[in-house]
Amino acid sequence: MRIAVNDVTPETKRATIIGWVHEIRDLGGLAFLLIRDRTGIIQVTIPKKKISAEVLSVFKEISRESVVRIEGEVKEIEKAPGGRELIPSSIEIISKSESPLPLDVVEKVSAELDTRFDNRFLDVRRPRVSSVFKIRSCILHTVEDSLYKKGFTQITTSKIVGSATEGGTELFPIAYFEKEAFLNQSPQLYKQMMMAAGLEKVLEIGPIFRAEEHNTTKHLNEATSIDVEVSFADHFEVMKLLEDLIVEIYEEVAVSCTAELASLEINNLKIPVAPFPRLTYEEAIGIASGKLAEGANYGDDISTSAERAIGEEIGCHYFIVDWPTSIRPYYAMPYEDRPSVCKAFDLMHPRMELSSGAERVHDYDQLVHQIKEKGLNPDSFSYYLSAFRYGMPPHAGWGLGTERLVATMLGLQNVREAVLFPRDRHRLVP
Ligand code: AMO
Repeated sequence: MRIAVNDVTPETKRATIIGWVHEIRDLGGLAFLLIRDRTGIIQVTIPKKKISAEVLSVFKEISRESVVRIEGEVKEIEKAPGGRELIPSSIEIISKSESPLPLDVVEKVSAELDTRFDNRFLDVRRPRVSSVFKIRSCILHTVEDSLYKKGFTQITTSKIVGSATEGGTELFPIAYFEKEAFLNQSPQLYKQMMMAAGLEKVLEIGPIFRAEEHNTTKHLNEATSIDVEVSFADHFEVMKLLEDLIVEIYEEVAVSCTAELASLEINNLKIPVAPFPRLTYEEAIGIASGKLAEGANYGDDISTSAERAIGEEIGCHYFIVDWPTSIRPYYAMPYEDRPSVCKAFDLMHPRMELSSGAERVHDYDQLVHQIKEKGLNPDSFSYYLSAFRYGMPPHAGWGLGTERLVATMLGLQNVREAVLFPRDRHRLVP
């Protein structure tokens, strides 16, 4: 019976392990194999003179990263990882790896991102990389768990749609029989329709597709969005929900992912402190224009350089609130007493935007008006608009980018590192 590498202790008398050959060290009379599985690494020691000729001949055939089964006696030894070693009585090569490897799985050698993504299955064998995905899994689990306990219903909406949600330019058209169709940019319209359906609190974790032309370290063409919508809530309530969730996620990762954080050399994960500072858009632009040579103008989107300049100044997670209505989507609710500003917000990490959200327009006539104001045709939104005609509660929500959350938490330079199989302008495989 196979046992996991980490379950082999000095007290285990005999063990059969199956794993990948992490390293081979042949010192002449003595050889070592390091065998790795999901749980860790164990040293297999081969004193050549004391081992059977059969074991020795299999040993000679072994290549790095092959999958092997090894049975043997466990001995306590201080110098080896975990204070134990395995002396093999039999070795079997289950699946031999070709050599040379296209990517070095042993940590020390760093590879170009392209080589890593081309050989992602090998890349993820590196504990440092698999840790990113274990932490990502912990984050998504925490989101589901936390919101489920708060009464949210997790929904899954279609990714094949007939119209844009976030504006037309970033749409991927697809062939859908004889109709024009697109990959959905966001579940925005569907999560709002679920407010009309009476679910009151919904969560969706799913792919969003953006035809971003630019090759940046924070944009993907396919990202995973954590989307939330809440009835009878204003933007302040969902901002509180968001900041509390961010803190809870960090706390959970700090407690549950200690080994993964250690393998990423994060010794002390800094937990953000809620409530996060809140800047108005006007204040944010003021900071950026004071710090940037090119300045920053009221009414412009906040550029990457402005984002950085403001982030440096604030130095922690923060919100930007009170955006000009002109640069937010049609579904954001303007302030009643100053309609040129709306009840929208962005959650920012000092490095980049993590989330956007708003209180929404819930009045049918106002929504039709705002759609037209943006130069869009209400007819292409009729399925969405009809949900506003038969009793739509006031509501608010946000969308949070999973990859940006992971990348900023773990200090990854490129959001692509937080995706198993990133999609960008130049990458469609694997
Ligand atoms: P927005 O377009 O700002 O808002 O997206 C919300 C969050 O999703 C992430 N994100 C991306 N991450 C990587 N690459 C991309 N190309 C990309 N695009 C978006 C970001 C961003 O903050 N419907 C609204 C949300 C709402 O109001 O509920 C929306 O989609 O982290």
